[in-house]
Amino acid sequence: MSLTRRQFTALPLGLALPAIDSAFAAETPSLAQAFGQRMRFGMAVRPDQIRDTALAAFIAHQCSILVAENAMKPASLSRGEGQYDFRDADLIVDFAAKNGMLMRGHTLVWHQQAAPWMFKDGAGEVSREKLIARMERYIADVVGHFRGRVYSWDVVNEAFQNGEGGAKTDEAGMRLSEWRRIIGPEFIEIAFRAAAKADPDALLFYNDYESQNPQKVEAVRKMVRGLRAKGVRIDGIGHQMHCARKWPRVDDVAAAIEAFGADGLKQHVTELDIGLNDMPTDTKLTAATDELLQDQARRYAELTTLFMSKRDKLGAMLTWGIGDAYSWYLSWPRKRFEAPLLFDTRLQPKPAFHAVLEAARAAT
Ligand code: 9MR
Repeated sequence: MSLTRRQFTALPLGLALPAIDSAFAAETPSLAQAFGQRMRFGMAVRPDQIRDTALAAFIAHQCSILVAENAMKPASLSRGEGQYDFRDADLIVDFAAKNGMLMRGHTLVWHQQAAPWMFKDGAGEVSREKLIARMERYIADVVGHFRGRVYSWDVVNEAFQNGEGGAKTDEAGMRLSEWRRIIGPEFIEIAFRAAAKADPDALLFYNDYESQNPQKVEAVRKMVRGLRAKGVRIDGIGHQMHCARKWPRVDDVAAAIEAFGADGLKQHVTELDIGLNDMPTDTKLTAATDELLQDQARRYAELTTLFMSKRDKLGAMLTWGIGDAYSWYLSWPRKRFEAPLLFDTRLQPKPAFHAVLEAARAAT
């Protein structure tokens, strides 16, 4: 899967972004290669990165699984009832296939980046029946469109929360999203049934953040048991893993992987990043220091070693972005300095990259 030196030097030089072209040296080892096939390594990508020849070569060299950061969400795909724009998504999905990579589909049902038209009917709110029909049609059309090209779908994203920010939940800890509010808790079951029908071969995942939180682990396991008791197929759990240097505790992550594994669920680490700030929402830092970068590297190594040791249960680890210039952490919880990924703003490998590489090599 890794690019040969010839393929790299064959890149048209004029197309490589001058500030970062040295990062594309064939000597940079490939994480995809170091991880192997049992637990794949990948990244969240954007269509513009695939259109850029040099960035595309970098991605193909480092990854054996991809996810679209935004391009496969309803807000990106849906233009109205039965109307879609698949161009950007197809670009990424076809790129993955052409380069022998697996593709994660992210995401079908979420309270953010949904298609706003779905919740409206004329001047008012859509009825329960109509929203169910719209959701079923959307899933049938989208999963059907990518059938055979998408390896796993995040069918439902972030249905539970831990009461942070004073947001309201139902008694099961379920977020009172428009899906939950208008359809009821059955929206999850309906979504998974529709996805299973549209692609019997794709793995169907439930994806969430803070998935190591014991309360959330139990809420999600209960939800999974309920679905399975009704004969609904759910194959796996996605651990987003938006971390910081001092959070979460590795022991909690290990316990969560064990708990979901005991239920026979497949698992992916779907959106890994480790901020330099102490906690994910801290905004104190204004620059990186060597010490912080080393500490971040240690933390990446610790988590990679854990994931590798559990690769009978974990099939993939993806970082949420290709490098520090593209991280969502730069604008959340507000505009701030952060550098949470394995490659810096010029896509040069950071200490964290070398730490992950070594941890992967030590385990394989
Ligand atoms: O990284 C994504 C960012 O570009 C979008 O603006 C944002 C919209 O809410 O979504 C981000 O990705 C999220 C992912 O889809 C689900 N888990 C949390 C991610 C970070 O917010």
